[in-house]
Amino acid sequence: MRVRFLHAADLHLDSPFRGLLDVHAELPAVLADATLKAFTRLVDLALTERVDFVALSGDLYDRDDRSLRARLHLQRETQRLHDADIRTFIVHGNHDPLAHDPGGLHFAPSVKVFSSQWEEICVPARQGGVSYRVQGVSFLEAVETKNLARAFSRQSDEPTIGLLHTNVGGDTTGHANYAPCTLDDLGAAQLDYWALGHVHTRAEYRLSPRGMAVYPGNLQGRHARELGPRGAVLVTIDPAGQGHHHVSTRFVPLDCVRWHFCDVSLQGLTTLDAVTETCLAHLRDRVSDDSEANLVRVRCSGRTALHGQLQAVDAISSLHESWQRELSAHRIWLESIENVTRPELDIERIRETDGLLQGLATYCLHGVPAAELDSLLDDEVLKTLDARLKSVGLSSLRETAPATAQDAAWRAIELVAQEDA
Ligand SMILES: [Mn+2]
Repeated sequence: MRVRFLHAADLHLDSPFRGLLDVHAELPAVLADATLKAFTRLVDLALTERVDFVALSGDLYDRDDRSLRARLHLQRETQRLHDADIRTFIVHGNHDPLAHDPGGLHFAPSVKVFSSQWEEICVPARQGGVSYRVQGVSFLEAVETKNLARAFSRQSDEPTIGLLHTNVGGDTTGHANYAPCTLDDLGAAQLDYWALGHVHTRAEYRLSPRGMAVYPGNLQGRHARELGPRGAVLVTIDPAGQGHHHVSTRFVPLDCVRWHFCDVSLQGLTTLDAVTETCLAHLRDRVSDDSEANLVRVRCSGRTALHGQLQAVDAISSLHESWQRELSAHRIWLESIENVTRPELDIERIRETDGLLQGLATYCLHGVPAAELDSLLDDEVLKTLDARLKSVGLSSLRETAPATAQDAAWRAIELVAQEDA
């Protein structure tokens, strides 16, 4: 028998948005409701897809006190699932461990919250017998260091799903190493589908000898590092004979506010009007129709004769204000504008000059290894150059890692060219 469900994690309901200081008047209300609305969209989808259940894999709440607003919203929305005969399975993670539950709210009877002891729920089929099995375990405290995956194992032939908040592979770049486990641990349990939570970026793993493990990513991006569409995974498990099952997944975006990063090259642009036109065109392309707001971090890069003007104290904030006037109508809000443009240089002309600049220009244009700097420039010249770099807070070319040495050399040319101008 086919089993279909929605898998979401890291809802962080009622979580504040970070990094938005200068915003339009209507935006705060949109942001305050974003995590809650995304969850409402998840429930709407569960109802239209008529799934069997919804799996929520931890960090449903964001704050230590779980926020009553968030808890009431979860209660209301899971009641809608219950009324439509759709079950909810929940495990808690490091942001909402069981020990932080203030209690006092009752959820619909078909909402199952797993305790901190591993457990399996057998869901009966209408025609008798077991339809599918769901296993899960919650964090009791925020700091969970045990390998909880080892408690899971297939008990029978029916489709079996495991809910776990965990850091698979112990990757600690950006995520705390809670309930660490390996892909081998997950594979060894021989489940059909691991509904994971904790890592906010979507990821899918095929397991050996069977099954798959999925991080759906968080339901709603909350800052400029949680980019792009966010949502849940719609999972279908079909019988494939001899106790095996075929699992298929489809990601469905459900966020109502979306974060974007936009790198706009201003290379060769000579007027501020052209800069505005170029940037606004890039930004309008970013509108996503299913988002109530698009929040964009802009980076202006490239070599332009306008570099000096853009460096002026209030230049970027003035552009920010001016562009925002145009963009609000398109449901786009600028989070920030970063200016990493560089001054325009006539490198061919510089190459025709003598000495220092010529050597550096050759170095930059042809990517000569840093070790060969000495053959390119004599000791006296390098010493003079190092002194100039040091005076503006840059380190010596020879002390710079090869990857950044070329960039340092460009800066050196700019410096010397400026001084010579
Ligand atoms: Mn977490």
